[in-house]
Amino acid sequence: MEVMISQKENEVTRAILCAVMTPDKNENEVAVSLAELERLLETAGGELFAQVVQARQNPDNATYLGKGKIEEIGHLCRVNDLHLVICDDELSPAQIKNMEDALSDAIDDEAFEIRVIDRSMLILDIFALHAVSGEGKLQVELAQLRYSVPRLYGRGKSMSRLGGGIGTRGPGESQLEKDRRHIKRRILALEDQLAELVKSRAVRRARRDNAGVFRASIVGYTNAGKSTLLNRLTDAGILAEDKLFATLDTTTRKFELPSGREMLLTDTVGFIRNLPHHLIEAFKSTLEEAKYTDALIIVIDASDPECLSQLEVTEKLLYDLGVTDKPTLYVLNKCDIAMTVPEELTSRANKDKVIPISALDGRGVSSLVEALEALAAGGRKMYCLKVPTYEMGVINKLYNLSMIEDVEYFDGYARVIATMDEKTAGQLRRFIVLPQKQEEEEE
Ligand SMILES: Nc1nc2c(ncn2[C@@H]2O[C@H](COP(=O)(O)OP(=O)(O)OP(=O)(O)O)[C@@H](O)[C@H]2O)c(=O)[nH]1
Ligand SMILES: [Mg+2]
Repeated sequence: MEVMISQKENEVTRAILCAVMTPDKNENEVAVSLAELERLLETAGGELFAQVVQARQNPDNATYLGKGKIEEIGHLCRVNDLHLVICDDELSPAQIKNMEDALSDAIDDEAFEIRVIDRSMLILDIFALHAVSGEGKLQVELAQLRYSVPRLYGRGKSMSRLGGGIGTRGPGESQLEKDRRHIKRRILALEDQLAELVKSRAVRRARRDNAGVFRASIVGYTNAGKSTLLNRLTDAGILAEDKLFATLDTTTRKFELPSGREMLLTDTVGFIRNLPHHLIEAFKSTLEEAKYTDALIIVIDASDPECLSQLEVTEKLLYDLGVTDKPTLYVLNKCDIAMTVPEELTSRANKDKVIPISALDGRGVSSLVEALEALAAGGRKMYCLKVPTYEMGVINKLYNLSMIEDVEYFDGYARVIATMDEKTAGQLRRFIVLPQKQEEEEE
C-alpha cells in the first residue's frame, strides 16, 4: 500500500497551459508569460504537455476560452490521460467551474476528471510547498483560505474526489471542505497570530534601529540570485536553487565591511509578475521588510533576456509596497553567463550604482562591497556633544557607533567630539551642542 502511495506522489503531473492573447498583448509577451508559467509548473513538480493560446478580443466571461477551444483541450486530455489545465490569468470562481463543466461535457465521461487552476493557485501551491518557518506557513494558509472562500460553493466535492495534487497542497487543504463560517473563524485566528508575529518583528526591528547599524535589503525577481549573494557575502547557508520562490522567509545576517564597520544584510522573498493579490496581502509583513532598511540591493539576473521587464516588475512592486526613496545599488548578477547586458539597464541609474557581479564565482563582488561601504559611511559628519557624566550609557554608545575624535571631562559633563552618521546623530540629538566648528568659533 505504502509503495503505491509513494509511486503516486512521485508521478509527474503533466498539464496543459493555456492563455488568451488579447489585442493589447503581442505574441512575445504571451510566450514569455507562458514560459514563466511552465517554470512555475516545474517548480510545483509538474511537467508541460502542451500550450494552447487563443487569440480573442477578451477572455470569455463565462469560460475563459471559447467553446471550441475547450472541446479541443478536452479531447487532448482524454487521449493523453491528462487531468490538469492551468490558465495564465487569474480566473473568477465561476470561470473555473464553468470551464471544468465544459471540459467534462466535451469528453462525456463522468469518471474522467479534469481540474482547472489559474496562475495564482499555482503560485499559492509553490508557496505552500516551500514555506518553512511558522510565519511562512501561517501566511500561506491565510492566503489559501482567503482565496478559497469565494470559490467554495460546489467545489468541495470535486476537490475531495481528486484528492490533492498541484493546486491543492498546503495547510489550507483540509479546510477547503469545511464550511465557510469555519474558514472565516480560522482566517480571524490566523490574522491574530500573524499580528502578534508582526508586533514581535517590530520590537526586534526597533532594537536593531537603536543599535544604529546600517542595514541593506537584497531584493529582486525570483531566481535572480539573492540568496546566493547573501551566502557569498556571509556564509548564511540559505537554500539557493534553480527554482522559483526557493526563499519565502527573510534572513538577516551580520556582514563586516573592510573598514571593520558592521552592517546587516537581509535576504527577501522574490517577486514575480502578477503576484496574486492574496499572497501580497498575506505576505505583506515579509515583503515589506525592505521598507525598514537604509538601502536596497536590487539583484537582476542579467543572463535572462527578460531582465529589463523583471526589473520593472520589481520596481513596481517595491513602489506598491511603499518602499521608495532608498539609496539603491543595481547588481547585474550572473555576469559569468550573461551574454550582453541591455543598454537601458546600465543607463537606468547613475552608472557607478550598476555593478556587474557573479554571486556564483565571486567576480565583481568586491566592487559591490566597496559600494556598500560608501553607502554605509554616507552622511557622516563631525559633532560636538555635551554629555552629563551620569549618562555613561551615551558615552558607551558613542564609543560603539561613532569615531571619537576627542573627549574632555568638565565638572558634571564630558565634551565629546565625534564623527557619526545622521541616524546616530538623530538618536543623540539632545546631547549635540553645535556642529563642532561653530562652537570653536564661539569659544
Ligand atoms: N551562473 C550563475 N548562476 C547563479 C548566480 N547566482 C545565482 N545563480 C543560480 O541561480 C539560481 C537561483 O539562485 P538563488 O540564489 O536561489 O536565487 P533567489 O533570487 O534567492 O531566488 P528565490 O529565493 O527563488 O526568489 C541558483 O541555481 C543559483 O545557483 C551567478 O552569479 N551565476
Ligand atoms: Mg532565495
